[in-house]
Amino acid sequence: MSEKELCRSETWACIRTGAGTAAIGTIEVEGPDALKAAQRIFLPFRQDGEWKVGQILHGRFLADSRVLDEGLAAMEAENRIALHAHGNPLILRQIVKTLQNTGVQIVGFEQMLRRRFQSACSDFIEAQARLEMLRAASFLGVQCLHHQITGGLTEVLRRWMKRPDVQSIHSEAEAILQHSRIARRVLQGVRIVIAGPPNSGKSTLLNRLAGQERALVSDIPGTTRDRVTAFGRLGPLWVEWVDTAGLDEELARADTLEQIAQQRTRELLNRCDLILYVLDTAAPLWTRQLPTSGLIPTLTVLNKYDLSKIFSPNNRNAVAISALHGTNMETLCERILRILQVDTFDPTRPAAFTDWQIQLLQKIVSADDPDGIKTLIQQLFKAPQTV
Ligand SMILES: Nc1nc2c(ncn2[C@@H]2O[C@H](COP(=O)(O)OP(=O)(O)OP(=O)(O)O)[C@@H](O)[C@H]2O)c(=O)[nH]1
Ligand SMILES: [Mg+2]
Repeated sequence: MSEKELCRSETWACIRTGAGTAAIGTIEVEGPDALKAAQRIFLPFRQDGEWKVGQILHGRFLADSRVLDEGLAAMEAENRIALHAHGNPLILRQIVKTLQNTGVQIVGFEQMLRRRFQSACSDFIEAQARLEMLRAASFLGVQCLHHQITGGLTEVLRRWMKRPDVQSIHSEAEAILQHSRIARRVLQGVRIVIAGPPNSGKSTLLNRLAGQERALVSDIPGTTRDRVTAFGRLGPLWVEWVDTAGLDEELARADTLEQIAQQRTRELLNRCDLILYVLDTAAPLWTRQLPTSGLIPTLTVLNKYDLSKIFSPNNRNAVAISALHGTNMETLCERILRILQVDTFDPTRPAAFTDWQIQLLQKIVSADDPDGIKTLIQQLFKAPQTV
């Protein structure tokens, strides 16, 4: 194909469907030469088949006159065509490669959507919310994003633009930032680390919470050396559960592999949303402080309640359970959601849901003059060059 015949590079294509094998795989071509590109690769069976918006054509995908597959081409908009082939990744990749040879730029589907949303949405907040909806880790998160477009953040910012009362903006922005911390949990999921002395039942608890035998359990202290991770749902939340090596002061000082394991546990204690501090109620009580910054919320879990009932099953600072028998697990789960403040999360309240929005809101909180605040609000509505 000569240079002149090539499609302009603002014409993009992406695989719109998932990466694995499926009944159907869809490739999207969008841009000024979408039709030209599609016609190079797709030959309708009917010679009178017309390429027009709303029309679906049945035909063959071709590469160098070789038939790749049979499928459908649908013109979704003037400059957008969806090509539906069979969902074999090999076929899809070959179609994409052939499109690339016509000058079309191949992009990821998120990049494609970002461009579409930025031109179709009324502002950047809406464009970002629509994109984040694809990634939200919970349905509550999807609702939260939806509300930021239909009211929520957008509405508040418009009101601030009209009436830039610095003091009330500051206090409202602070409240939004606070709420956004919880929104983040709902949108992205949380990491919960299970820590405590050796043999207290941490791995048994991980297996119980994850609903599968992920970690090795034994009555030999020090069974878990390296972290074990399991993913699952807790109420509306997506959770990464992490089981760790039992904390041991001596091992932490030893010059062995164990020391590395101890170090990794300590690092994890500062890189999570919640720590479950698991103690064995039947063993002499562990009184050491957890080696944390103190900034991460911690819930003490008194395990092996079936062996020793000296504690009330649900006191203010701890929950008594039996990980082995699954006793009192509901209370434990409720307490986790309460501590993470997810149980009362209101998705209709204004929330910032990207780092960019959070940074700008923080600047608003420390900005003193109304004009400066207005400029920051305008930035929230407009796409930065780099995003
Ligand atoms: N009776 C009783 N035994 C339990 C309970 N939870 C765990 N165990 C037992 O306690 C022992 C240690 O359990 P693990 O889950 O391996 O303990 P761990 O804290 O992961 O231990 P390390 O990996 O060595 O730090 C095993 O024999 C478990 O069956 C419980 O709720 N009740
Ligand atoms: Mg273990």
